[in-house]
Amino acid sequence: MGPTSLDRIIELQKNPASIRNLCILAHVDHGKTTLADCLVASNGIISSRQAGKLRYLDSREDEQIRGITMKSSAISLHFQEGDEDFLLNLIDSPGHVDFSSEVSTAVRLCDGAIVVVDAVEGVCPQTQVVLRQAWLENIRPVLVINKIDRLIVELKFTPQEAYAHLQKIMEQVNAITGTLFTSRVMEKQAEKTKEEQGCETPLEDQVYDWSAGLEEADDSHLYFSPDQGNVVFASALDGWGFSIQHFALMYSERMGINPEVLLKTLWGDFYLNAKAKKIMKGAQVKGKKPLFVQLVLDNIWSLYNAVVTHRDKEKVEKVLASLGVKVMARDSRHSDPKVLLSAICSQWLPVSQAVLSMVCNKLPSPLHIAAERVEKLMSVGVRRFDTLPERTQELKNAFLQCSSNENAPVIVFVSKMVAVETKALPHNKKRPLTQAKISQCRELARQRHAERMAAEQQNHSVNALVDIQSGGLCKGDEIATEGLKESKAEEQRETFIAFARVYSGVVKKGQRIFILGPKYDPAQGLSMLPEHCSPSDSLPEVPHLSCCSIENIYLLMGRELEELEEVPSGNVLGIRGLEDFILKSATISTTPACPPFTPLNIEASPIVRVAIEPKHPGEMSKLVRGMRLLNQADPCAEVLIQETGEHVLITAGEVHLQRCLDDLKDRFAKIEISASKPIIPFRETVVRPPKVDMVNEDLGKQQKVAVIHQDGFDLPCYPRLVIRVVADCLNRRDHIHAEVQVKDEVSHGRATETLHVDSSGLVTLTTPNKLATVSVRAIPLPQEVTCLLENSSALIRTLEQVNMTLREGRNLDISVKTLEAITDLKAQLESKLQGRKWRDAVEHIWAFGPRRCGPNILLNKLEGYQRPSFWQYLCQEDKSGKDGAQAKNIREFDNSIVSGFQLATLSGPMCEEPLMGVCFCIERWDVQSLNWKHENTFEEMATFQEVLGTIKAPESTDALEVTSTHPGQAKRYQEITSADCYGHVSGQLIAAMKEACRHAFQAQPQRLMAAMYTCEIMTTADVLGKVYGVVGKREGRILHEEMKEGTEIFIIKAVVPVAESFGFADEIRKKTSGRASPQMVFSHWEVISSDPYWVPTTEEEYLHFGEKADSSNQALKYMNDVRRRKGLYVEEKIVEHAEKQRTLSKNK
Ligand SMILES: Nc1nc2c(ncn2[C@@H]2O[C@H](COP(=O)(O)OP(=O)(O)OP(=O)(O)O)[C@@H](O)[C@H]2O)c(=O)[nH]1
Ligand SMILES: [Mg+2]
Repeated sequence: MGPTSLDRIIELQKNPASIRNLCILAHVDHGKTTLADCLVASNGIISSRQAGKLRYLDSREDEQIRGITMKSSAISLHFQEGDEDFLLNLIDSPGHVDFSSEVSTAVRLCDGAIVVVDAVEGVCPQTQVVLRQAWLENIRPVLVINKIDRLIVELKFTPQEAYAHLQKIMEQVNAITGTLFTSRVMEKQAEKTKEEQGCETPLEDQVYDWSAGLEEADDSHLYFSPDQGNVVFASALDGWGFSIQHFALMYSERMGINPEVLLKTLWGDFYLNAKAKKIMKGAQVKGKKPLFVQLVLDNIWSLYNAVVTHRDKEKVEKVLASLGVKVMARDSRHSDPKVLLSAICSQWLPVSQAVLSMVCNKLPSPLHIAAERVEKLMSVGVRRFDTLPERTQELKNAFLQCSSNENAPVIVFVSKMVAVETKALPHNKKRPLTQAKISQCRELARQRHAERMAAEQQNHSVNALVDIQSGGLCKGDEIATEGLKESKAEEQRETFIAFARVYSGVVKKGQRIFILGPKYDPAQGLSMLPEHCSPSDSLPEVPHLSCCSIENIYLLMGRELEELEEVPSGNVLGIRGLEDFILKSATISTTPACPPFTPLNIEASPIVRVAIEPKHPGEMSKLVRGMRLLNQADPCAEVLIQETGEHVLITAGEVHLQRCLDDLKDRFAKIEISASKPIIPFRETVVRPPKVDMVNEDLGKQQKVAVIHQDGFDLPCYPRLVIRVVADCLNRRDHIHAEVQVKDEVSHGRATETLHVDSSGLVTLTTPNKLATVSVRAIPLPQEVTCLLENSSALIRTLEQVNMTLREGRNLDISVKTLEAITDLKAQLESKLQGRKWRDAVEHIWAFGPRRCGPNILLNKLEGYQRPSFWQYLCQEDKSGKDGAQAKNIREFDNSIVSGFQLATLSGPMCEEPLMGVCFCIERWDVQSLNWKHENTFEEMATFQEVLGTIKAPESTDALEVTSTHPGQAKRYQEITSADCYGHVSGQLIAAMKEACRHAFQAQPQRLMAAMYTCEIMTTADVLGKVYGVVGKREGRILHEEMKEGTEIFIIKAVVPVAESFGFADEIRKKTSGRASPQMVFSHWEVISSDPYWVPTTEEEYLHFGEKADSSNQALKYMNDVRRRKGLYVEEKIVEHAEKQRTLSKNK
């Protein structure tokens, strides 16, 4: 079949019932792009011989070199089944974890997905992730089990073994679907119960319903099963694939069995009783060959045996005759048996036919978009669909109708911006000329030439003069505008095309549209704009709403773009002209009633950060521009300028980082750049005092001598108190003298008389103006609580927003689900914070931090200060009407305490990294009321004047001179009068609170926390030892190891610190000659057990580590690395005992 003409595709675009928008999802290397090649080849865009080798949709050079997909790309295909024509908008996505954000952008635009699973590797971690992503977006999946040829050629399975193996894979995939389904039913049930509780039912009528709703919910259509027609078995590389429908039809003709019966029995525990000519149940028990093996797999196995394994010409002839397939002599003579195999298979079981027919029959068209999905897309954040304005709710019908009427509102979602070279755009490309056009051009050129010759002859001398003059002028101009042109050309080298889908209406070239930012509120927009306004009117400014014109629209054809005039509803398209308005994703509409779509579910969190600078400092502006473009072109990369002034790039992993750097160098900035080593994030925390020392001796009895001293290793402005226990047990173990020495030092001009630390770790700090005093204690949070807070940060942020609006006296409607999640969070916190220390702690939570949603808690332990609970929204219903009274309960400067806490948790004292898992309890907080100050200062002054006698008339309070013989009162007087010179109380309180938290933190045993990757390594048994070696060297831990049944493959799950992960994948690949490949995903934060400030203190420790304890301390190394990078002071002994550095051997 030749390529389908553009006109035909335009025709097909108008009929949404025949459109299928789908993406291909799988774990890395399971064969998505190879399968896409086969589908592309079916449209004649590439030749079928090249299919599988070309990987047409991997259009980038680095994709081809590395052999992995990095960007999702779309192509429109035509497929004919029976009399019906279908248009398939296919998106190929990457499988590597680093690029999972690309999967999110693809999934959002589709209605269905082909999930590919490698027949040997089975279900892998990314398979689970993509199934979950498809599920979250409510799109329907179909399954392709690929690489079946590997079962024959590599694993040398018998058909029977292969059947058992395939059954297992199917079970694994269905198990994931089952879990997803159950959790959704549970969620719905919970929501329903909540709603029912909401409506008032008389108590006596209430019957408790304990059913989970699972019994009623029909889930049969969700599971993959060959008899349902949603599974294809394939080998994309060899070009074959089939669904059991194909064989059922074929054998029903040959054997005269009802195709329906065959369809039901071909997959399953059935066998053929040849004598009785019947299909019977119980193949396994009776030791018979299942139908699937006998009728399907045996045929394929014998084909491979004949063509690939034995290369038996006679057998091949027989097989060809039985299949009724003819191959070209060229193919049968080819030295590579795979060529012949492909030639046979592409006729016998063409994979494109099997897959595309399944797609057309099983995946929904845009007309069948589920109402539930629409509501989900339209309800942003915590807002419920039914709280949206009426006009907005009406738009739901537009989605469901998917109408392309002239008056249907245009609704488009842009999921990402793709950078395309401007010269590759259709209008800049040279197109092959038609014969008529060529002769027309020739005629024109001939005419022009004749005219010029005639003109030249007439005015030869005059022209020459003019030419010289104008030439001179032009040159001058050129020089002046050269720089301008160059920069303009740079600007225009890349054009951004929005990767989008039309959900309603028709998108036209030149059309004016509204662009709705993620924070746009349709209620606000509708209230500010006139009733029937359109984007072409001149309108007042509305927050997060802008208008612009669509410049061009394109059909996405893999590596090519085809220009279109309009695109009707239900199609995927490319739009040009939005780059100044959209950063990464946005919603476009012709009506301001349209809400912005919910943000994409991006699974990968950017974690690897590097600082970037140009090799030549003069090229900074080019780098900044390049980074801006990169930020726009990648859904997951983040670009920011740190407080230090560094330009930082944050990516999802090492491979992603490399791709971003390449893009920056070769496309966006086009300059030489140098990137720092990856900046590894750490967290700072406190732990409970250890019970044993470094050599596992019980510490309790040995703490005989304690020296609390100021360590020499001092931060620029914070005194560090290190409580150090020195056991003087080297000489007299039993008779030890105790000495406790507390040094209060003045740190850089700050009077430490304002700071007091007691032996239990309670830090009391007074502001310099002596008006406020806070006492803070730091205690470690239980690990589960830290984890819970870390995972609930979005929810805490929502709650914080809600509290904020409540404080402002407004009320926010939040969805039942969010409310439930908040209640659940509170309950979980209550159950995890048990014991005397935590009594009533959850009720007394003052704030979370840093950024008001982090995993640290500020706890109110003040006696007599009843501030409104952090959970006030939950109890608001019963206490409605008391809000106003509650608001008054907040003490003055409450906010300063919170701000100080936020600052302290944002950067800790160890190496200015954020804190994690620390609870700061405020046990005392005195502020002298400002009112008091203002009212009383003058009275007091008068009294003082009486008492003290002469006071020189002050010009300013600062210049007061007191001549008195009453020192106590004079001091008090000075304090009061000098309070003003220190400025506002709130600012000082923030600083004092921050300092107090830092000191409280330092009074506890401090630890660093490292970011950890979980890493799944798939490897063969022979290199298992080497894999263990590399994991061990990188400070990793093996969690478990499992062998895939029936194969030689081991799956190892390990955790590796991010700090040690760079080059890990390469090292493992090198050491195992490519037989093991790890997939790493950020998993959690873990406390590094070693104490960075540790020094040997007990006899055993001295014996074990030596006096200097110069064996490596990993935590100290990490901490110093961070401090060095940040330009903080690092205590390092460069040369100690110089005379010992002689080469001893020479002096012997
Ligand atoms: N034996 C065999 N190999 C296959 C088959 N399909 C694909 N491959 C090979 O598997 C490797 C990965 O194929 P791709 O199509 O690039 O895999 P992918 O899923 O697109 O990979 P990513 O996009 O990086 O996630 C290539 O070397 C293919 O040749 C198959 O059916 N049989
Ligand atoms: Mg690929």
